[in-house]
Amino acid sequence: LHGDVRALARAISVVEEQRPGALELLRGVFGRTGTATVIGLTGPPGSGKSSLCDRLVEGYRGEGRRVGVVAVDPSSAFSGGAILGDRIRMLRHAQDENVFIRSMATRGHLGGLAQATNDVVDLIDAAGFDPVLVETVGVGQDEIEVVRTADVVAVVLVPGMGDDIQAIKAGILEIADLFVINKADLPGADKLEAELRYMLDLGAATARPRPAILRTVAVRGEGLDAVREGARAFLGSAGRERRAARRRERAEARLRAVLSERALRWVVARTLGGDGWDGVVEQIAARKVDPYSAADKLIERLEVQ
Ligand SMILES: Nc1nc2c(ncn2[C@@H]2O[C@H](COP(=O)(O)OP(=O)(O)O)[C@@H](O)[C@H]2O)c(=O)[nH]1
Ligand SMILES: [Mg+2]
Repeated sequence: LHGDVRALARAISVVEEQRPGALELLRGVFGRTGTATVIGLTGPPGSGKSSLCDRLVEGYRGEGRRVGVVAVDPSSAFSGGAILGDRIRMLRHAQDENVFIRSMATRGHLGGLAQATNDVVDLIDAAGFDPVLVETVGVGQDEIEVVRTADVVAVVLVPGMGDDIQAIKAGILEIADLFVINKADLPGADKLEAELRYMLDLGAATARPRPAILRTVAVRGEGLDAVREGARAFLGSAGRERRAARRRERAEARLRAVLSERALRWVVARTLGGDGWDGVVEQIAARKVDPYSAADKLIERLEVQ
């Protein structure tokens, strides 16, 4: 709570690894959270999200703010390379006590990746960092879930994707409050912007503030002031109500996740004990029982008690 980055790093490890004391920590800081603006950056791998984060950190530092970054990158589960890349790209902030960068493991979180990320964001928020940038690859439902309820969501695209825009349309384009066309130094930015505008025109009926379309060249630091300004503008007049709605949504999602996980554990403990679980799983795998009947049977056992 005093902003000690080493204490923060330790707290995050305790929570991520679900070591003893994790819940006490989260309960203890919760009343001190909700201050930080959470800025989500999502988009295809290689679109320049980490490079943009790095430049945004620089910009927010220039405003005198303490900045947190959470990098969620599933490819790291296979290679480790992506996380290393993020670290190297942001290494120049490593000596800055007012910048806190954390890479998240993307698998093996009880209650899901989005909830684990929310817990980590809470800790960084409680330590006084604001804003907190959350970078995630915009592929897969889990990853979209991570940023969907951020206070402002920037979707990062790059020129030359051609018809790919159709392919990624499902899911991430809908959650954009802001489009960032990064790598605007490459040919095709005009075409991409035209496609985006066309798409937004088609969906114009949906009553929400129309996402701005901005261009950046992250590697040269161009256009980043406009991104910060765009985020600020969104969070201002038009975004205030949506921000409150998002926060309610995030709160509900968190309650659901925690309750589901606990209810599941409670049911299993009361009906199967320690090792009955695997047996039921085997039966389903062997097609001896369907998962619906298996679940019903467990609930029935509860009712009998
Ligand atoms: N030409 C060009 N390359 C860029 C730009 N921004 C990032 N890159 C490069 O694109 C690659 C992927 O960037 P990275 O930030 O790791 O993308 P991420 O996977 O979305 O986090 C790196 O080699 C960057 O140097 C840009 O504006 N223009
Ligand atoms: Mg990255």
